[in-house]
Amino acid sequence: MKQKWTLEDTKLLFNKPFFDLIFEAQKKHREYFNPNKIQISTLLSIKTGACPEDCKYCPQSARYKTGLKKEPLLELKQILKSAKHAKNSGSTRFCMGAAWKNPNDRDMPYLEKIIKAVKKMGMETCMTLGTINNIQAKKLSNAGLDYYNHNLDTSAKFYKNIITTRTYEERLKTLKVVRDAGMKVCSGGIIGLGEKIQDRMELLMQLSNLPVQPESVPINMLVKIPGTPMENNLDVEPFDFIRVIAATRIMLPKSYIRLSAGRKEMNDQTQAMCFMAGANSIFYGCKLLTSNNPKEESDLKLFQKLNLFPEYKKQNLTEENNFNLNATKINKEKYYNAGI
Ligand code: SAM
Ligand code: DTB
Ligand code: SF4
Repeated sequence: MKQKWTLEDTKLLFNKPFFDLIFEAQKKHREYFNPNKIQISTLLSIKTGACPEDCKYCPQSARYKTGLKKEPLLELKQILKSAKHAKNSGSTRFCMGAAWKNPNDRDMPYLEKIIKAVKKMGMETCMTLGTINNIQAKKLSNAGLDYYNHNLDTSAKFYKNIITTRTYEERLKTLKVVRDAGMKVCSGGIIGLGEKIQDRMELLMQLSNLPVQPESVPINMLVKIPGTPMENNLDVEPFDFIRVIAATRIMLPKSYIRLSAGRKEMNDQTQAMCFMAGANSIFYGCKLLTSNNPKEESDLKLFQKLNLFPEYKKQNLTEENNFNLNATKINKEKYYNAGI
């Protein structure tokens, strides 16, 4: 039976000496995953900006002057072009985000059409569209949506300081709706919002103690966007961030942990320690939703240095090899010799 994490257990975990924590996380990671493989997802913003919500970190909220150009729902042709590029670069999952409080029922048939078309290309699909109801969730699931992303972001207590236009309970309800409709759950949070260490613990307890743990857990480091209320937040100490990754691995041992936003601001060593602590997924491609992500080529160089290989479901070596052929001219011989 899965362990129910209490605050007391979680505090003990977070307060472990750093190397003991990393060692424990590594052991858990190796129980369930190949530590030299990484899952690769690519993001696309299919509807950008003018969001009615007031999330204080977000460049897409209509309340903050971030200079972001708003865009209506993208055309299918454009979405499929991006999905094709993602697939050719070696990504196995295509995640589409919309700056909505919730999808409008009139957009549902189009969303279903997008899902079917991306699935047909042979990629896993993920969407993040805000709050959804039972009927919408069932429609997305029936169209073939594999994952729904909906982050809790932080602890229930601290949440009110970050977002006032919706509640933590609504967020939890959407996670239940997604699960009940048969989709995989992707839910995580952000570090660097000004939260206390205990808020980080409580976020992980919330995620870990869900009736079924999320299959995918994105851990974002705040990207400080000029014009948002969080633009001058203090930097997160990298070792504190790595500690969160390690605790996530221990508390959600079978989940994919995605080292999400903020990688561009991290050096190679910090990212490597995150992978060592149990992160085994990234967003790949030079853009997240609206902000920058490391260039494909620099990620490939990092993978090469760490002998990390993209994960393909059927361990398809041909696809693994293709991963780099399409994307870059790095020293492939050295790369393949190192890992296969
Ligand atoms: N509008 C939908 C929602 O909020 O559920 C989906 C898109 S929203 C941009 C997806 C997630 O991106 C947020 O829940 C948040 O965790 C993350 N995010 C947004 N802005 C960020 C930032 N500046 N730094 C780090 N993560 C961010
Ligand atoms: C998640 O947890 N992080 C991604 C994805 N899920 C949708 C989004 C990060 C957004 C960073 C700010 C931006 O690019 O707009
Ligand atoms: Fe809107 Fe999502 Fe950004 Fe919040 S995080 S402002 S809901 S796009």
